[in-house]
Amino acid sequence: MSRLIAVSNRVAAPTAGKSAGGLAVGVLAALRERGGIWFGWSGKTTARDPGDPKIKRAGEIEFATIRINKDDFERYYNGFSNDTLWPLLHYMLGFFRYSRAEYEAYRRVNELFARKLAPLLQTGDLIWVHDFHLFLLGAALRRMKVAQPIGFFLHVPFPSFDVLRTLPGYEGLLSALASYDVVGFQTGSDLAAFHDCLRQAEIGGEVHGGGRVTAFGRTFIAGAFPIGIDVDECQSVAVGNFDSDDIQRLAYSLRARKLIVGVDRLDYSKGLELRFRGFEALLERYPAAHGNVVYLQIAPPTRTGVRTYTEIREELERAAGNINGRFAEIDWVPIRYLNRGYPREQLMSILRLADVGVVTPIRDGMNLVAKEFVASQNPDDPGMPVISTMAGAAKELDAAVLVNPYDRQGVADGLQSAIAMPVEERRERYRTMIDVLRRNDIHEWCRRFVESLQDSASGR
Ligand code: GDG
Repeated sequence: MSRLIAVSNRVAAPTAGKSAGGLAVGVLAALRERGGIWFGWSGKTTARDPGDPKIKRAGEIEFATIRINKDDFERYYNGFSNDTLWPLLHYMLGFFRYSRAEYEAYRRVNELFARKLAPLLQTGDLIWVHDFHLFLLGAALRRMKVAQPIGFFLHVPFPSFDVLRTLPGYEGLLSALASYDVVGFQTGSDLAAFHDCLRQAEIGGEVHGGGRVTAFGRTFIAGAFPIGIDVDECQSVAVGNFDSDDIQRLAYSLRARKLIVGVDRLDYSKGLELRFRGFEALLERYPAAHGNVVYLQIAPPTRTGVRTYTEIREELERAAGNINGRFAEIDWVPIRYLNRGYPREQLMSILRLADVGVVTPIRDGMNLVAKEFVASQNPDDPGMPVISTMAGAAKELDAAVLVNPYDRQGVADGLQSAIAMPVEERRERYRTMIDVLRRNDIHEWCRRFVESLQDSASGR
């Protein structure tokens, strides 16, 4: 069996006693099955030459990590990746910034990855590159005469052509994607947006049957591969930790109140301020919610080096203070806003305890929390997710309550209908959703992508 070489900005080596989240679960499972390497940034920068990758072996898997030049890192990561590509790919042009120097650093880091990875490769390897930090890696590897199949999976949305062309040199990004053998997106709409970009007169690409496309002189596969979760892992972690002191303390603190839970990285794409305002509208429109509903929002800070992320943190603190100031009573505070991360075990049990899971991003490639919320529920008395139509997850989980995150009253009504939903209806919707999650779990996602990559090799 061919070795799998997974490449991502960060490498998630498993830590003893901790369970891995989302992507790491799937990639680790695929790597364990076939053996291979997980290659990426070590989390450290250096002022000198980054040297050779540091390699740690755990069973069949090698974790190979490199340092990145300190000046390049700031421009590559905080700059081009997070201040240019992230808002562009999430259709949030109000946050979009562009600097040529940052793009150059991004290109250099992609080339550094290629230079350090190439010597580790063997004939017959399958290379799987993850996400928008590494758009240019495939092209850089091809320039180094790497001939093995290379796939790319985009975890975030792919924008329409009119948004994409905001990026100076967007053609370079599309031509870099044409260096891969398989390009995967989260949903059919992302794939359709990509097709549409290729068909533009200035690009001159073509879309054939069977997932094949031609552009920039190469024919390759472009497909939708919606990412799943490990349903059993999620369930057993949620159940296993449910009787812990922390979760019982939380349950006790609620008394008989309904619990609405949100779990999101503190990111403007997650629509947290709009969500707080939607919850405020619930309190305005449904007086019965006063004293009877608690909204717990967990929002671990990320990308603290990016200015817009400091701003959104301040805005949220203001909004939470404002709403609590307006509605709290001596024995009830409506919003519990926790600005830090929690161990996965605790998180999954908190989701299980909740009556409603609120997942209302402005844009999201998929959103694994929506799926984890469903998987962690008690099938006899399941909580109900309220999901934004702008999240990839809404396409598969259409049995959830779906809302438009910009519609303050609509979010409030969605929350209310989830709170008040009879148990029979919740069970029925849960059964529909859990079936979807089981049919397309994280293992199936890995299997489908790797199979496409393998097929692309035999078709060449
Ligand atoms: C990108 C795309 C796509 C969150 N807080 C804590 C914590 N988490 C875990 C969640 C979940 C993961 O992090 C977040 O995944 P999401 O999918 O919700 O969002 P992104 O981080 O933006 O991920 C997204 C995903 O890639 C996969 O393709 O779905 O659209 O944007 O697993 O549970 N985990 C722990 N503590 C926390 O406080 N341990």
